[in-house]
Amino acid sequence: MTSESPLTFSGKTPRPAPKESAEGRWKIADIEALFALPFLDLMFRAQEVHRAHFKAGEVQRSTLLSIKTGGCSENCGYCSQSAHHSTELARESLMPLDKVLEHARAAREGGSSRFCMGAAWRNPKEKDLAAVIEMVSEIKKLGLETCVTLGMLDAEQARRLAEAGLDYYNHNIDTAPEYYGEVVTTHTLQDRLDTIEKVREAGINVCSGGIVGMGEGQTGRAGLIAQLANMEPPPESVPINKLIAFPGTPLADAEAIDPFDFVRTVAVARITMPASFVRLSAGREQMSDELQALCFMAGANSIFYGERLLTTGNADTDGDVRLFARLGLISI
Ligand code: SAM
Ligand code: DTB
Ligand code: SF4
Repeated sequence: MTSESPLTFSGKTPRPAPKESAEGRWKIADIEALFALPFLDLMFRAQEVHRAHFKAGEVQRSTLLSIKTGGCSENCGYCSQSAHHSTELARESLMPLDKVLEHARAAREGGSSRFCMGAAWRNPKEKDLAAVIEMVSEIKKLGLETCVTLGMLDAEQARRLAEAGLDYYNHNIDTAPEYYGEVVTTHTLQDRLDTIEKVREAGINVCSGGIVGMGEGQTGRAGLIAQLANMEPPPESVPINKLIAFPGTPLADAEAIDPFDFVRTVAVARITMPASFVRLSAGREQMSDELQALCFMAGANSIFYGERLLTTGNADTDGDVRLFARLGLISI
């Protein structure tokens, strides 16, 4: 593969093997012990687990689009889109179908296998859900996998999204249970878990992960991973976001996480959720190629690909194509 060639994908993302249940529930102490391993030992363990469950070097790529931006009623401390914070972000109402499809076609041509749409809602209203359902059905016709993140859902809404053919629903638990109330107070972690349950019951794959670098420390990161790994089953897709400290949000001045601790979080996610896709998510734009390579070695096997995330920039696609070629990574 040359560095110029766009990476192609072979169709539907292969489903991971089912989780071995022999280990039972993960205890926080066991997860903290993984974090405390010497870095090279942790990386070795993560590689062993990764190679037992996935082809090393295969990386799934998803493209994100914000279909409704800003003005959200929730007060998530990290989020540029909350109406509670004074960020300089232009609000945009729901994007029309034809414009969404333009973005989806471009994502497919660029070589993404999944198209993810995000909306800054606490939960979708009836009219909005009907519009998103139409988007999902049309994007499926392009041969792309679909994912949406629309806030909280009730069982009927989840069922209708499943009926439209939605492949994944993203709903992050974001941080450890003990820390959740310090980051958000307009909804609870239990609200998020209830939505995840409804998504699961509707037969939609779960995409759920979190953000690191919000001051949670290693114990907080262990709590986040434990909560995810102990879901039955764990989410099929686990995005690990590095906080993008957005000006005007309460977390604008948060101290950045040590890059090796970020890699450790990816490795611990890989070891505790062996069959899940672990996605190197927000924050990649600020990461060197070498740091990203360490994340892939730690077991990350999915990325957001495309010039933008939701309201912030992403690693540029030419650079990604070059990085894949230099590392011999294969896009699936
Ligand atoms: N409103 C929906 C929700 O909260 O699920 C969907 C959109 S919300 C922006 C999706 C996810 O983006 C959040 O759960 C969080 O994990 C991630 N996110 C938002 N702002 C971020 C930031 N500044 N840095 C890193 N991740 C962020
Ligand atoms: C996820 O875990 N990360 C994505 C996606 N799911 C929706 C969002 C990242 C947002 C980063 C900040 C922004 O662009 O607003
Ligand atoms: Fe709203 Fe989602 Fe942002 Fe929270 S993370 S403020 S729910 S858009």
